[in-house]
Amino acid sequence: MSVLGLGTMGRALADAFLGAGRRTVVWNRTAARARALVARGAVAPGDLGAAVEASPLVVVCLLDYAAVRETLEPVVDGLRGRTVVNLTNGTPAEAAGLAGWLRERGVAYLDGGVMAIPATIATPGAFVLYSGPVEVFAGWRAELETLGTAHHLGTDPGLAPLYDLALLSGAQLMFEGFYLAVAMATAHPEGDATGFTELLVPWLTGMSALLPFLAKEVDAEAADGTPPAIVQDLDVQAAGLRNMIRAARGAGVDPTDLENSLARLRRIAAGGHDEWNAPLSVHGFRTGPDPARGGTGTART
Ligand code: FVH
Repeated sequence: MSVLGLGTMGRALADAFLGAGRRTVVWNRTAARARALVARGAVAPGDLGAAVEASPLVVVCLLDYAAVRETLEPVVDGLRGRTVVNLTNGTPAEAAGLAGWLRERGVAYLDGGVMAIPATIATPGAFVLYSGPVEVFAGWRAELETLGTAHHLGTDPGLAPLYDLALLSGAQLMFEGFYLAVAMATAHPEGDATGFTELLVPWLTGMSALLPFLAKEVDAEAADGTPPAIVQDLDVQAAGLRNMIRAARGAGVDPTDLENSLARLRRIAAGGHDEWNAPLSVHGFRTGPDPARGGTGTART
């Protein structure tokens, strides 16, 4: 295969292909970045067109979609009949735009989201999300498994970047939650981040075990309106949040994120509910009609 883009991630991808004994052709805008890979057996023709035409599978990992388009435009004729797998981070709309542009030019396309860091590529913990035509994924699956467990999510090229960014959003807010909690705990003269985190980790681990059950309730409610079994009094939740906000303020910590949570609970209560459940919280994050419910979901909150 050919790998276009030898930044930190691109080099890890090319290295994984080489490590698996696969013939690997590499190209990077700054050619010097190919040196170590060439020493390991990669072929670096230097010329972008030659790199593209050297392999039926072209893996792209650049800074952003603008760089991808800028790179592929001059050589797109040479891509006809080949497959592009784009592992550059971007939005679903960008993926759809690139997929359409390549499809019109006879190029098969898979979009991908790498759920790993360069050091963990090709290790058991690495996984990569793909979306695009199922037969294209099936045809290249063995090669793609070299990088990490390959998950095909669906035919819409925008699905992999959507899940990728949703997973990153979950992690982002988890880390924000960690920083907020540590700021509160360490506001006390006897509080320390390490000791606090020894309590936080088992607490969050236990809480995270609930997530699959909550997810099932979200799906069941969406499928046929099945009422959730895991419920909690909204007043109790709101009282707890108010205490968290007061404690954060008292500790000199910005409570804005907690206030946003309380505002969502209040909107749920204003919709006529006196009990919390997971589907209501999911609806509470939506800013418009719920696409999973034929555009009628917000009316259900
Ligand atoms: N690194 C990570 O942990 C994350 C893990 C999840 C996925 N991301 C995404 O992967 C894309 C590349 O990330 P990266 O870490 O390899 O980034 P850099 O090391 O900064 O390398 C950037 C490469 O892009 C090339 N490049 C930039 N602009 C252009 C352009 N206009 N034309 C052609 N190439 C361009 C750059 O080339 P050069 O500067 O060496 O000449 C690098 O090859 C990214 O989407 C992450 O979000 C990584």
